[in-house]
Amino acid sequence: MTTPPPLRALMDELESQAEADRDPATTPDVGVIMGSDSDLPVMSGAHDALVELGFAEQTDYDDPPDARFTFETYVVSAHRTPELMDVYARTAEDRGLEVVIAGAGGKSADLPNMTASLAYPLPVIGVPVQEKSVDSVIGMPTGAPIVAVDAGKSYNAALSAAQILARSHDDLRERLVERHEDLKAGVADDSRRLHELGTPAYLEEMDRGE
Ligand code: AIR
Repeated sequence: MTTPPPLRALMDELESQAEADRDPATTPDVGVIMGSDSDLPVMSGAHDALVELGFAEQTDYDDPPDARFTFETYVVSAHRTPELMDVYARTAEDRGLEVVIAGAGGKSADLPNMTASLAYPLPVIGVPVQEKSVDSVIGMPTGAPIVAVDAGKSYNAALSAAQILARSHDDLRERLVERHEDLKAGVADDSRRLHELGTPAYLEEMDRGE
């Protein structure tokens, strides 16, 4: 079977980036991949969390964003384009990625687990896009590790990716700590407001989208 030119071009681009020997400060730190663009509404949670933490999305390898931490996003199908999955995973470390977030849906959600095996020892965080994808994402044999989040929790996958990077980047560690403190303050605000308004008024406020 021949490789269609657009697929060949994408694979060649990844291979050439792996050989480019770029300054690590200019290459993406986190790779976000998904089995289909139909996964994007779920996988965009990873984008949201990364942007909240100050990451920028890198869309042009020759023109990296100013932000210190960056991520890239691709569609890579384990079953429709296994050759792209292979090249993506095998070049990931040489292209400067520190961690990959991989999401797939359906019952054959094999992109996360196969990417984890091919990219090893690079850590891969699997996101089952649907509940029915959980078993196929996490069901790895002994010696073939994957880290995974619950169905749909791409936002948490991004936080986990940032935690991995934060072990060697203090400023990122600080951002994670600040974010956690904001989260705690938010729960405290909710708690006080629920207590002070009482249940019916609080529910009305929620219905109004406040
Ligand atoms: N998928 C894509 N290639 C291999 C798999 N398992 C998954 C996608 C998506 C689902 O199949 O991750 O969640 C359905 O894809 P589509 O493109 O038909 O919407």
